Amino acid sequence: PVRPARRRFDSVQLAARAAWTLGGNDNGTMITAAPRLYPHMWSWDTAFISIGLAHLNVDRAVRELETLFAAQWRDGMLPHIVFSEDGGYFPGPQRWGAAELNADAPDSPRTSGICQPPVHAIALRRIVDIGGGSPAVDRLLTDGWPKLYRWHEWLVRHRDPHGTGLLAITHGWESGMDNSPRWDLPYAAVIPGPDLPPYERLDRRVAAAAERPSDAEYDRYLWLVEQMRKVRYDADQVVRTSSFLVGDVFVTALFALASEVLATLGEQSGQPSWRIRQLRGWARRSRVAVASAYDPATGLARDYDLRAGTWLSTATLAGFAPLLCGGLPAADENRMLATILGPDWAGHPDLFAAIPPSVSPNDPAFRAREYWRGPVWPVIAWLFGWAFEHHGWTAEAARLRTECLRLVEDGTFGEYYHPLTGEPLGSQQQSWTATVALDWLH
Ligand code: 9YW
Repeated sequence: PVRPARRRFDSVQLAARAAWTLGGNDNGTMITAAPRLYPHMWSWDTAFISIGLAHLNVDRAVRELETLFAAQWRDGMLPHIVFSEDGGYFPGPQRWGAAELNADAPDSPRTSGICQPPVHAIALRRIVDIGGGSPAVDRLLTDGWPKLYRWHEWLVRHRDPHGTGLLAITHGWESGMDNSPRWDLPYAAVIPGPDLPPYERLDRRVAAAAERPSDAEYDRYLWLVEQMRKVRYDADQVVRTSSFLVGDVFVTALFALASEVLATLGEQSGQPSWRIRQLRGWARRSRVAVASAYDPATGLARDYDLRAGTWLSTATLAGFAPLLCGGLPAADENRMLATILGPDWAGHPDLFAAIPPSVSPNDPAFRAREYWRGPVWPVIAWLFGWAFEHHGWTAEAARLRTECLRLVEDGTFGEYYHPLTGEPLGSQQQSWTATVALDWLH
């Protein structure tokens, strides 16, 4: 493929553009995920957004997380979307109907009825590192920490159906990687019923159809929402009835890492020791679950389809989940690190920048422009970079940072990028891309 001409901003200009992007996406109540495609607050986006904000104005960073926490369900779930007044997204609050159907959902703000990956404690850690000592950060540690504890407790209580530490998702959206080929098999078993109410997609007014999930995929996404509505979003009934139920190894690894991080933050801020012990216990169990998902045949970790009772061995970037949380024997871990940096992934010779894409370019299923089926997502690279640093793999983390900055220095802050040409795809001025750029620049 031909590489389009790109602009290159120096670091000062790039930081200014990133700050301007975040400011432009601020609607007065929240910083939306993207200006037109996603005019609301997404749970894991907001965790990342607060990190970038911390470099600009730590009070604003704290407020952003507080806005998300204010939408926490009474049972502890952090919802995947907090809706603004803007109507420009489908499915919106009416279609979800969460507040009408479930007494634990807040009436205001309106939210969706599912969740997203638990990366929030990592954001809290980063904010404390950047702005520690400020009164707003102290407030976040005092008032926000217990909310994060309750969120983690909710995941353990409702999303560990076999008690093994492998956390389950009930919708591909909960993985944050909506149409990843990881979910093709479980979605094949989701058969939309004739009573699926009609709907109109709004996403393709903004982003090219070829860069978005297909209609057949969307029917399934909406059908799962219908199934959840039928049980009024009752957390345990959703797990019992949803035709999609998968133990997500990437979410589990993030949970293990975030629980460990939250425990340490709790220790440093005087939280009750029994809660800290509990968090460490959850982290340990989930780390073991991630390590048990490791497949020596491929060298990657697998998801587990809880409905079909089968491992899912589709090779994607999520298979490197053990590198996020640790727990593998050293030989397997070294092999995995070599694989992610090697010619199938970040070291593929045709890549624009040496960053692991969502699917390997050597895989027949690789689709360079199609959302979670091949493009490179800066925010996922940030997660690996942070985890590498945390692990003490400093040189690998530094390399990833340099390569990521090379990808985003065109200043468009694409939602995702063509891994071979560096062309920005999906939405532009995407908040979480601007925010990770800001963090890399500091
Ligand atoms: C959608 C906001 C969200 C991300 C997800 C990503 C996408 C929403 O955008 O989902 O409608 O497709 O897959 O991870 O949080 O940026």
